[in-house]
Amino acid sequence: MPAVHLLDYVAGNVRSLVNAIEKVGYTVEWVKSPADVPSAEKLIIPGVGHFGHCLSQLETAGYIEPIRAHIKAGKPFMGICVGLQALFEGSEEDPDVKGLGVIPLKLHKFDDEDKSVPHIGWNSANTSRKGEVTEESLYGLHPSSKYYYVHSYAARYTDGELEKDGWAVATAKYGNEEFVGAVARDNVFATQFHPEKSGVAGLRVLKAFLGGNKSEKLVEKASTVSAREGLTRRVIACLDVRTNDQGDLVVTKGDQYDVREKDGVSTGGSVRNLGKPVDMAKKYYEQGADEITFLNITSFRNCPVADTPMLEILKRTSETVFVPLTIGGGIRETVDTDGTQISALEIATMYFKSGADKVSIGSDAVTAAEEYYASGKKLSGATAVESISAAYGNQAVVISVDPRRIYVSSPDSTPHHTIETRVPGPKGERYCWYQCTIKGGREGRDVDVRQLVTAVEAMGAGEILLNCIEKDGSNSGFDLELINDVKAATKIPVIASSGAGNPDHFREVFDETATDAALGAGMFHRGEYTVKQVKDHLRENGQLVRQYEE
Ligand code: 1PR
Repeated sequence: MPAVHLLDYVAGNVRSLVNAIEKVGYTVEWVKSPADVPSAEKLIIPGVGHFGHCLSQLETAGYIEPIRAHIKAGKPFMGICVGLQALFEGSEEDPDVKGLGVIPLKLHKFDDEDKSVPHIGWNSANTSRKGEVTEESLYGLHPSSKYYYVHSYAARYTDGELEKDGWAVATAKYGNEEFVGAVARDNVFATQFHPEKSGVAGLRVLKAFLGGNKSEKLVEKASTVSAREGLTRRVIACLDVRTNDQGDLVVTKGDQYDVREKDGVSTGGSVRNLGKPVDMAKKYYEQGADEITFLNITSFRNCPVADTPMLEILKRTSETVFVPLTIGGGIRETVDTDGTQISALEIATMYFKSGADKVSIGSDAVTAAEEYYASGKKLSGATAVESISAAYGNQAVVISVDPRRIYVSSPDSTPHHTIETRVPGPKGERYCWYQCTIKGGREGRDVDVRQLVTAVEAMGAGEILLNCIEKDGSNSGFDLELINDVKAATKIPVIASSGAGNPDHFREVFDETATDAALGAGMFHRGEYTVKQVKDHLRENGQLVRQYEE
């Protein structure tokens, strides 16, 4: 198999990129020092995290000149995500750090007045302009395909500005902002999105670049193209994983967090076994899931951290699933079985190296929020949220919230933020607040959901996975009141979770809240509905969704 050189400087999930490159028929050789660059024929710079971190790493290690020489020599070069940003002159994110300057423009932060930032999800990379039909694809990019983006900074697109210097440009729109999704000129190609996380559409782009197929004939209707522009609604499949009583790792699912079978009289039966994690993740990917989330709900307490079975599950899943993978459960400082202290950052690093794109933090985030308020809203810099987002970027840190309703007769009877609810409490109470819990809902804390999301946003979290204990496994639809309340309190994207029982619940949550994504578990695991049925239903009801491509 022909080889591709990957620059080994990054923190983050390069495993998926390696898997994707292998999937399209190439092998990966690592560039481990600047001296390796001249022997590279095709060079890829994957990028995650901060612009400044990436560029200063390249600078300090002495890569800048060899990369420039590679590009100048006319050899194929591809930048991905921050790898694209590196081609620019600079970024608002780190104004003092210089980019490669191949493109004499700067990157700007998205405006968060009217939308969530980071921009996370599936969007276009469209080469057609003003409704015109594109005749040729650029490195396999199709105007109607969607690609996975995750970033807060972007190159704003101004008609003709890059084209006058010979660049071919594919763009995407986020809110009112049009930005560069991909650029190409001569031997250089770069994508702001992650092709390795963009399903079949992304694999096609990688294959075209590696095969040197810059353009091919395309036939797409202009009307189809413009109607599909913009960020799609994300549908996520979630797999709660734990060891059952026989010691096997299984996908399970609870009702209000109780995962044991009920015999009709009492709970406490065996752990529900709904299938094998790797097979089920692949099945949902093939049904069109936009992301897969694994929640390790027991944290496998009795084995050394490095042997955690979840690492193997991620490695195997990332070989066949080319959409983002999130892993949650046990992301916190831990004492290993031999007594060694392991930081939350080290735990997260193991997961990223095994194929995870994001880690999800539950209990530890609640404790960190308590400390944040106790210290008068001072950031310690030492929490799991802060250390992981500083190293891997905000987008890599999801906060999984497990709230439950506490009913009160009036807003004055609690210091917490209340809402007036359409679902009154057992004594007819018309108000409630949402209490954060830890340890899988077993322990309630004196922190409300608004306090939590405000604190973790300040710490650098990139997304909120918003569960709801009363709704979990109920098949009665999402808690729309909770979702609206949280959306009003935060700028970072929110994933609605708990209660999905049929495709119309997804339509309802997207129509009646501003949630960025919605997650389902039980209805998929029990085989009642497929992810494809949910997406078809959303599309029929006018929502923008990504279509699964064969
Ligand atoms: O606290 O950082 O170790 O993380 C533990 C993680 O495990 C948290 O994300 C917590 O939500 C999750 N968890 C812990 N115990 C349980 C349990 O069920 N006993 N799972 C549990 C919670 C997650 C939900 C579920 C939705 C959708 N389940 O995301 O998937 O409610 O279900 P539905 O569509 O069937 O209604 P830490």
